[in-house]
Amino acid sequence: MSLAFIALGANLGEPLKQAQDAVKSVNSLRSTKVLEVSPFYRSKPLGPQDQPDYLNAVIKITTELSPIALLNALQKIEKDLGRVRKSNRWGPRTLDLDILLYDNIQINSENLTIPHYDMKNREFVLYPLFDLEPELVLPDHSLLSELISHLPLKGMTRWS
Ligand code: PH2
Ligand code: MG
Ligand code: MG
Repeated sequence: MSLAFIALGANLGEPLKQAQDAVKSVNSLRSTKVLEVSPFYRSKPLGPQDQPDYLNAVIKITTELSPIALLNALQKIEKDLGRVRKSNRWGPRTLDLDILLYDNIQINSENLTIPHYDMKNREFVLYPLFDLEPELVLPDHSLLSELISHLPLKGMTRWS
């Protein structure tokens, strides 16, 4: 059994509904359980600014799925919940589910990078992760609490 953290993002359609449906869908995956869901945040878009604010959260799970099987399962949930994949990097989306961490694994393959390549720079990832796991140490031995202390909120608030 493995422990993993998944970042959730949504800024099109009904972000709150998609987020709630996504949590249920993740919990329904084979041999996977949602242990905890962080508070939902409203964050300013990273990337193009002419897009709505994002709902962001982090989900803590246990799973027997391999990292690749988990990635495939998350991409299917994104699709089932209405995501249309476009080539616009950092563009708006109805639902984005990214694997942040999977045990202490480090993977750099064409389709999958764990830990998430940019998580250390993203307030909308680190703060909800900190809500769940304040003592967390990343695979490269950096302390989450230390990373947070250098990362401003950039206008992020609780989703209400
Ligand atoms: N995701 C992106 C691009 N920009 N900005 C915010 N605030 N939150 C996100 O989840 C996000 C983003 C691409 O995955
Ligand atoms: Mg993403
Ligand atoms: Mg993604």
